[in-house]
Amino acid sequence: MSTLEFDAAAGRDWAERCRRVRAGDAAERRHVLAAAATLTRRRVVEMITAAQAGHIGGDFSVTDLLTVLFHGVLRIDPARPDRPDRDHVILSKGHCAAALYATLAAAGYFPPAELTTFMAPLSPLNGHPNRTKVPGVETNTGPLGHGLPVALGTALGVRLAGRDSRVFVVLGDGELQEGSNWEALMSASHHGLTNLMIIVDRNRLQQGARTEETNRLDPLDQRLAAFGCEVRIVDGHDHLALLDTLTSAGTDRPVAVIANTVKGKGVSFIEDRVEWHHKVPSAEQVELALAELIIEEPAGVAS
Ligand SMILES: Cc1ncc(C[n+]2csc(CCOP(=O)(O)OP(=O)(O)O)c2C)c(N)n1
Ligand SMILES: [Mg+2]
Repeated sequence: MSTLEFDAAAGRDWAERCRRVRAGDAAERRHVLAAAATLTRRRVVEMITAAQAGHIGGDFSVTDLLTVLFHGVLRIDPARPDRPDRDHVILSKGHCAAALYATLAAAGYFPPAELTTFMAPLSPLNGHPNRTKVPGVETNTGPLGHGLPVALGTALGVRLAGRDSRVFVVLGDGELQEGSNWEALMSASHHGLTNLMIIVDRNRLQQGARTEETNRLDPLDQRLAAFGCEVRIVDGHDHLALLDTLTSAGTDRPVAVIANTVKGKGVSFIEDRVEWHHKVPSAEQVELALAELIIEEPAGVAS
């Protein structure tokens, strides 16, 4: 089994993209983030095709969220993933490991070339993320309903340790049907965890059906507010709106962001289709998908 280590070249490129997101005007920010998200989606297509397995729909719905988190929100150091003063991010919907791995590799946590081993025998890049194998993964996820309870414990621990790190947890919307989330929400507001941000990837699909047909979540904003959260609603594919929503100061309670997304976002024939939860594209569909995932170079913005 290979050990994944920091990739200095990728880390430098990532730091430069972060600088441009921080210092650039709106057009430059938009361009840098769009290019990074498209690269992630292209890599996800290649990883899933090579592995002949994966969860492309959920990977694509969460890609923009992860891209914005890792380029403009998190205080992290990919060269030192265990730094005690880092922000913590937990992808609770661990079935979308491919999107997380592609995002981590683009930040230099490990060489992007390793992505080709996704789900191969003995690869550390398992179908669900493992914190002992992949730098940047904070906790093992896959069984739904565990990420938020772990994030709650992490946020409490961070506060007890007197650190100012923040904890971000990304949940699937179908995942919210697990009661453990609601217990954790009650506890998070009871403890006034202002260092905790819960982000729901609200794509309205789960495995095999729509969320609202399976076990209704709406009115989700009112439910999250009733459990003690400050609720924010955002277009989960609008990079600049996400930047704003995820970096705005909070009040005296945990923040819950409902990120409205489209499962399969970015490839027309995959968007909002239940079967693409874990369908694998054929060779012809890979060509079609990659033809839609083009990194544009707008006039007047250097790449
Ligand atoms: C406890 C548990 N039950 C069932 C599964 C199988 N499973 C994997 S993904 C998924 C659907 C998740 O839907 P959602 O949270 O909405 O994720 P997304 O739409 O973003 O893929 C299910 C049921 C699981 N991983 N864990
Ligand atoms: Mg969903």
